[in-house]
Amino acid sequence: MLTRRDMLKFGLAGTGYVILGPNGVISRADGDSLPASPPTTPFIDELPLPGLALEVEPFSDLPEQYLRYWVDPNTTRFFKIASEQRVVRFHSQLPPTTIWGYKDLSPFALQSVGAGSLQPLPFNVLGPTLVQGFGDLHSLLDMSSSCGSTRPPIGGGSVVRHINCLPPDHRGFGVPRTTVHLHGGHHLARSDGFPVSLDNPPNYSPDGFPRFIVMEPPGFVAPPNEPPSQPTTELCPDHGVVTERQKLDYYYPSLDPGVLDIVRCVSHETEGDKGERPSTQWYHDHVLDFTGPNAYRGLAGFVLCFDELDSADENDPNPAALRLPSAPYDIPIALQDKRFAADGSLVFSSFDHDGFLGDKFVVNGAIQPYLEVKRRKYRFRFLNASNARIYRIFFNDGNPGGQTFPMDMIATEGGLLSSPLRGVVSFMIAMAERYEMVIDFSKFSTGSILYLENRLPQSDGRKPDDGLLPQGSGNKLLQFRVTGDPPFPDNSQVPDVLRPFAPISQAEIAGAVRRSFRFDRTDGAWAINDRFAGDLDTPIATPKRGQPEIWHLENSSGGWWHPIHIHSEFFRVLARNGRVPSITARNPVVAERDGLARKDTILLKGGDSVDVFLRFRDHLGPFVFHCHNMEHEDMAMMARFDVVP
Ligand SMILES: [Cu+2]
Repeated sequence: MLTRRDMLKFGLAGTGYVILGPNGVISRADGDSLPASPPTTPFIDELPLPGLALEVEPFSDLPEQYLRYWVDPNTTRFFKIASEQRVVRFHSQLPPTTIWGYKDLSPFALQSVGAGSLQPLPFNVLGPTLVQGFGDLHSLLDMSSSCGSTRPPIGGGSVVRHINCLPPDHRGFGVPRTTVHLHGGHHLARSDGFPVSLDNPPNYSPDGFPRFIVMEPPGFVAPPNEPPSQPTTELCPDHGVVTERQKLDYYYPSLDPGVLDIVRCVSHETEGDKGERPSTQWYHDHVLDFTGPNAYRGLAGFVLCFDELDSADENDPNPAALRLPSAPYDIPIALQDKRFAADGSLVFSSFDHDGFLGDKFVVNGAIQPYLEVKRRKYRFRFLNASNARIYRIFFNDGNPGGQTFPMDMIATEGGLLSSPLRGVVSFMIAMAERYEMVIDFSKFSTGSILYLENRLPQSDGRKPDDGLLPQGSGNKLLQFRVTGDPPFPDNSQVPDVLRPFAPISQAEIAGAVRRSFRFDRTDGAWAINDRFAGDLDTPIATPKRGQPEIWHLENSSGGWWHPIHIHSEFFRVLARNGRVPSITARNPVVAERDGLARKDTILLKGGDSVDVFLRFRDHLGPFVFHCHNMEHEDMAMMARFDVVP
C-alpha cells in the first residue's frame, strides 16, 4: 500500500484523482470531476444516537505497569471494543455502505447487523460512547501521605481493550492496522495511540512504553526476526482467535492533572488541577499515514466526561451541581462530510493531499437527519469529525432572509468555559474541535421547523472559500421538529458561572521555556522549523515534566489553514497574532482566551500565529502534535515530542 509520502516521492501527487473503491477497483478522475453522490431527500431519517459502551468483567492479563500503580479491579471499569468491517445505511435512499467501525464487544451490547444483508439496517456508524467520571474517586490525602512508600493501586478510571478485527486481506483505501487515540485525554503515553510502533522506545518511563503500539490485523505474520505473536483468549467475531499483536489495553485514569506527580513524589503540590476536567472527548484511529482514510471509513466515537459539577443530572439536589441539560436532552453531534458511489460505497481520493471534502453532510452517521425536540433546553456537544471541512454553524429557520436564533456556548475542547457565552449567533468549528451549545426550544411553538445550517462555503481542502453563504443557501445539516411540551418541567439551567479558573500567573509565564514551531511547505511536503516533518524516530522537543512552556505556533504555509492539535495536555491561549484574544459572543464567537477557555486544538488561518501555555504533568513522553486536517496529518504534518523526567 502506497502511503501519501510514497506518492509524493514517486511524483504521483498532483496527477489528478485516483479513486480507490472498497473492492480495490481503481478509477481515475481529473481535478474537480469526482462523481457526485447520488441524490438523497433531506430530513427523512432520524438523527442516530450512538449507544453507551457497556462494562465487561475485569481482565486478568493486564500489563504489570497498570496493576502496580493504577488498576484496581474493584473500582476500575473495563470495556472491550473491536474495530470491524460492517454494513450500515447512511440514508434510507442509499444502498448499504461497508464501513469500518468500533463495536462494543460486551455480550450485552446491541449487535450490529452482519455484512451482506440487504435489509434496512440501523444506523451504527459511530462507535460506542464511553463515559468517564472525574473527581470524588480517591482521597488525595491518602496518596500524598503514602508518598515514597509502597502503596496500593489508585484505582478508578477505565481500561479499554481494543482489538483489531478488520479484514486482513483488505484492498482499497485505508490500511487494516490501527492505533487508538483518545483525543483530549491526559493519560499514559502507552495509552495515547502513538501513530507508529517504535523500534527503540524510550526507557525512562515507569509506564513502560511498549514497542508495539500499532495493532495488526487478524492473521498477521511477524517478520522473521521477531517472535511470532502468541494467541490470546480473545476472539474476533469473524476471524477467530486474537493474537497479542492484534490487541492493546488502553488505560484512561480519569485523574486531575498533577495527581500522579504527587503520588510519585515528583510534585510539591497538594492536589491535582480540579479546574482542568474535560467534557467532550472522542476517540479515533491514529495510524501513521492513514488516519484520514481510516477515520473516514468510520473509526470514531465519543467520550463524555462528568463530575460532581457537571453531574449528568439536571435535577441534581447537590447545590454545587450545575444542572446543565442532561440525558435524554444531552446530545452528541458529530459532523462529517462524505462522498458516495451509486452502489452506496464510500468514495475517497488518496491523491488529494489538500484535504478530502465530501458532498454529503453526515451527522452521527446519517445524511441530513432530523431530530424531534421538546419545548425546553438541550445541550448539544458538537464535534467536527471531518477530514478537512471547517464549518460555521447557525441556528435558524432555514428561510432565505429569515431569522437566526442565539445559542449559549458552555464548553470547548478543554471542558466547560469559566462562564457561558450567551447570545452566540454562530460559531466556527475546525477539524477535531468541540463546542457545546445550549439551545432553548421553549420559545418556539409546537410544529416549528428549525435548522442547523453551515454557511461557510468550502470547495478546496486547503481552507474555506471567502465570505459566507446567505441564510438558506448553506448546507442544512440537521432539522429540528418542535413536537410539544416536555413530560416534566425543565429544571435544567445554564448558570452564570460554570467551571471558573484563573489565567496562568505572570510568574509562571515569566519562568516558561519558550519554543517556536513554524509550519511551512517545501517542495509540496510539510516542514516544521525547516526540517522535513513527520520523523517520529526522534523528538523535535523534549519538554521537562512540570516545566511551564510557551509554544509559538506559526502558520507560514501561504493561504492554507491548519487546526493544530497537541497531545497530553490542554493549553491556554495567551495570544493570537501577538494580541490577547478577544472575547465576544458576536459573529463568529471567539472562545479561546486563557481564563475563559482551554483548548487542545487551535485553528491557524493563513499567516496566523498563536502563543499557547502548556505544562506537561504526570506522563512522560513520547507524544505527538500535528495538524488535524487529516490529509495534512497523513502527509506528515506531525512531530514527536518527549516529556522527560
Ligand atoms: Cu493542516
